[in-house]
Amino acid sequence: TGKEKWPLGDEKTWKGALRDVDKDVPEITKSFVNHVQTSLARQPYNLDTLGAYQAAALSVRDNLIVNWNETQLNYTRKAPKRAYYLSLEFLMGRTLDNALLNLGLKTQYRQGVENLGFNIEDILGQERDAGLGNGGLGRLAACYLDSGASQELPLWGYGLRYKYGIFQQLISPEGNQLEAPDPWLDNQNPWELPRLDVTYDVRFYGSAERATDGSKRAVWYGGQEVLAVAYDVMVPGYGTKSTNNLRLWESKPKRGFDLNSFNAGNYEGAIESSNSAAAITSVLYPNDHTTFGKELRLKQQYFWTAASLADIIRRFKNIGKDIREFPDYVAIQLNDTHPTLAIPELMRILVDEEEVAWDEAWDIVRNTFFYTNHTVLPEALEKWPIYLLENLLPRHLQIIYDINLLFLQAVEKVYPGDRERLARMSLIEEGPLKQVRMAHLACIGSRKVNGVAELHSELVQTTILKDFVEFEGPNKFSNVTNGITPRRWLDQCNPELSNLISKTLSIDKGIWLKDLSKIEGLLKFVDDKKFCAEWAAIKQRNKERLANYVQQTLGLTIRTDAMFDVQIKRIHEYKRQTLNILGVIHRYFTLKQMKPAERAKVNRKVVFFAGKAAPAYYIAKLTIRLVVNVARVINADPDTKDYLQLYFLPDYSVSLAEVLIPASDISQHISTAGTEASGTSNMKFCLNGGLLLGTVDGANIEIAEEVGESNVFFFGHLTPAVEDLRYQHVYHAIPLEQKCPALANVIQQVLNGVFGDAHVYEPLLNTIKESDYYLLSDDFDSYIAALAMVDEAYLNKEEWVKKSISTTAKMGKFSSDRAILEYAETYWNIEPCPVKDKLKA
Ligand code: B1N
Repeated sequence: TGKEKWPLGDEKTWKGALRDVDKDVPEITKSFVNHVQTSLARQPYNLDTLGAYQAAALSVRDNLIVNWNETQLNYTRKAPKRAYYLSLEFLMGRTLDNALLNLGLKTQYRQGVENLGFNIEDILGQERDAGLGNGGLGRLAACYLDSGASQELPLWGYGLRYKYGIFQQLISPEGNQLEAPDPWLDNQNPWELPRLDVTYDVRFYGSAERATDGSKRAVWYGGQEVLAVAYDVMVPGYGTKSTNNLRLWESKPKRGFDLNSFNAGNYEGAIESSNSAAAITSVLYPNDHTTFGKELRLKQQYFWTAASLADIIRRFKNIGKDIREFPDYVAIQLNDTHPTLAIPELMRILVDEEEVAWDEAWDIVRNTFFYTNHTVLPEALEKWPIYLLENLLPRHLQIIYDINLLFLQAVEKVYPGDRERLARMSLIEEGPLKQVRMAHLACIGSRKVNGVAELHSELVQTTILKDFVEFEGPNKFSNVTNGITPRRWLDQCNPELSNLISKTLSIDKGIWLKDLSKIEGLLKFVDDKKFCAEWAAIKQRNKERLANYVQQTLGLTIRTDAMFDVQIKRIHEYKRQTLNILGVIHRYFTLKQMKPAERAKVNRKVVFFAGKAAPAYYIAKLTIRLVVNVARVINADPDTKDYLQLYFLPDYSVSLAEVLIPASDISQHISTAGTEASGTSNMKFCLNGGLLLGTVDGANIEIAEEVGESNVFFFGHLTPAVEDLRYQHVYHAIPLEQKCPALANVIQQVLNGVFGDAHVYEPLLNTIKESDYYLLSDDFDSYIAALAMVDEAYLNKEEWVKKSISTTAKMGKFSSDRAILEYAETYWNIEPCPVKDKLKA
C-alpha cells in the first residue's frame, strides 16, 4: 500500500519518541522507535507490520538479554549442579508473545504499539514459527525449557540450528501433500545471539589406533574436522528474572577445510567439500517414528553431541573440580536415543584425553546420563549399521565394542550359559546387516531410564527393555508422565478463558499459572449459571476465531453453530486417522439415508483434520488425499452439508494448534492401544475445556483418572488384547464383511468411487482388508458407538459445559512444571538457583 497517511497512530507520540525529549513517552515506545531507526535503518513514518514486528522483537529482546546475562552470571558465581537437555528437536513455535507474557510486558506493549498505529495481534502474526521439530517429542522439549526457566532451574537445552525446519505442507488440487522448504531464518531471527567466539572442532572419519601399553586408550587421528558454532536462544521463565539458554549448533567448514584440493587447483572441489560441512545442520529430518540409516543423520547426531559435550566439559572445568566429580555438577538428559553417541563420546574424552581408567570412566558416564524413551514401536527404535560407524566414527565403534564385551561378561556371570539372553541383550544385532542397538546402549550407559506415561513406562519395562530390568533391577526404571506449559497452552492461546479463570477463582494468574493444581477451585462453580454461560460463550468465540482464520487463509466458510471435532497430529497408521475418516464417511451415509425431519434432530458437526505426513510415507499421504476428497464431496452435498462439514487444514504447526485447540468441543486420540507413548495434545485440549474421545492408551488413561471416566469417551480394545488380535488376523482371519459389516460397507463405497479415483485408495484400504495391523476392524464398531455417545452428551448443552469445566479443573497434574520438577528432584538432583532481584536485595 504505502500511500496511506503517515505516520500511522499518534503523530505526537512518534515525534516525541524520535527526538527522545518528550518525558511523557514511555520507555517502550522510545526503544521501539530507536530500533526502527537504528537496528532496522528504516523510516519510522513508513513502517509496515513486518517492520513493526522486528522492532518490537528487538526491543523485547533487550529486556531478555539483561535477564539472561544476570542469570548466567549467577550460575557461574554459584556453580550449582546443572542439567542439560539434549534434544535433536525443539519445536518452539513463535517467541514474541511468550516473551511478553513471561516478562509481564504484554499490556504495556499492546498500548505502546497502538499509540504508534499498530495492533499487537497483527504484529504477533508476522512472526514465523521456529519449527525445529516434527511433533510431540520436539514440542515436549520446548515445554520443558519453559518450565525449567519458570522454576528457576539451572537447565540448558542443546540442539541443532537447522537452516530449514519442518517442511511447509501444501495440498495439491488432487489432495496430495506437497513439501516446500521452510527457510525460517530468511527474515533474520531476532531471538538468537550468534556466539562466533564459542566454537569447537568436530572430527569425522580418520583412524583409531589402540595403545600398546595394555590400557584401553587409543588415538583418533586424521579424517576431517568441521567447526561447530554456537547460537544462543534466550528462554525466559514466567514471572521470574531467570532466563535460561538454548544453545543450538551450526556447522561450518573450518578455515582451510579442504586446503589440499584448493592447492591442487581444484577450487570447485574445495568449495564442494566445504558445502558438505555446512550440510550437516542444513535440514531437520522430517520423519518421526522411522529410521533411515542415512549417514548425514548420523553426522548430525555426532556433531551435536560432540559439540555439546565439549561445551559442558569446558564449563565444568572452569569451576576447577576434579573430573571424577563430574556427575556431582552435571546431569544430562537424553531425549530419546538420538543423542546416545554422547555415551561413547564421554568415554572417549575420559579415557583417551583425561586418562581416566576405563572402569572409573564408565562409572562417571553411568552417573551422568539419563535416558527417556518415547516410543516402543519397533520401526522407530534406532539401530546404526556397523559399517557406517566404522567409517565415520572408528574410535566410537571400538568403545562400543569394549562396553559390550564387559557388559556381556557381567550378564554371563548372572546367567551362565544363557546364549539367547546374551544375543537379545547385546549392543550389537547380528545378521546380514550388523547394527548397534542404540536403546540398549542408552539404557546401560544411564543412571535412570524412563517412559513418558504410566502405561508406556510399564510397556518399556515389560517389552523392549525387559531383560535389562531383570538384570539391573527395577529401581533404575520409572515413569515421568509428560506435561505441557499452561503459559502457552492456556494463557496465550486462550486469553479469555484465562481471564475468566482468574476472575472466578479470585487468584492472580501469576499464581495459578505456576501452580496449576489451583484451577481445581473451578469445580465449586460448575452449578453457577452465569459462570457456565460465560464459559460456553468463550468456547463459541474461539470457534469464531478459528472460522475467521480459515476464512482468511483458505477462503472457506465454516459454520460455527456446530460441534467442533478435531484430530491434529502427525499422520501415522498407528494414530489411526483412517479410522476417523472412515467414521466420517459412515456418518455421511447415515445422514444421507435419513428423512429430512429426522436429520434436523442430529447434532451439527464440523470435523477438522490437520497434520503432516513424512514425505516418503506413502500410506499416510493417501490418508490425507482421502480426507481431502471426502471433504470435497461431503461439503458440497446439499442433503447433508448443514449437518456435517469436513476440513483438512494444511501446514499444521504450533501456531495453528494455538488457534485450533481452544475451539474444540471434542478431540480424537484414537491410537491402537499400547502404541501412543503419551500424547501431549490430549492434555492441551482438556486444559482448554475440550473433551476427549480416545482409546485406553498413553496419557489418555491418566487424564481419565484425573477428570473422571464419565468425562472421557473411551472405546476400543485394551493393550493386553492387542497381541492376540493381531495373531488372529494372521492365523484365523475372518472376512471383513462378516467381522465388521459397517466398516466393510464404508470401504466398499470408497472402492466404488463415491469420492473419486477409487483405485488410488486401494493400497490404503488394503492395509485394513489384509493384515489390519492397527486393528481398525476390531475397534470400528465401538468407535461408532462412542461417537454416538458424544452426540448424545452434546445434545444436553448444560451438562456438556459442566463436563468441560470439570475437565479443565482437574488438569493440574499435566503442567510441565510438575514434570520438570520430577526430573529435577528425583533424577538430576538439581535445585532452583534464583537470581536475586537487585531492587529487592
Ligand atoms: O513423543 C511424545 C509422546 O507424547 C508421543 O506419544 C510420542 O509418539 C512422541 C523418532 C520420535 N516418540 N518418538 C518420537 C520423533 C522423532 C524421531 O526421529 C521418534 N516421537 C515420539 C513426547 O513424549
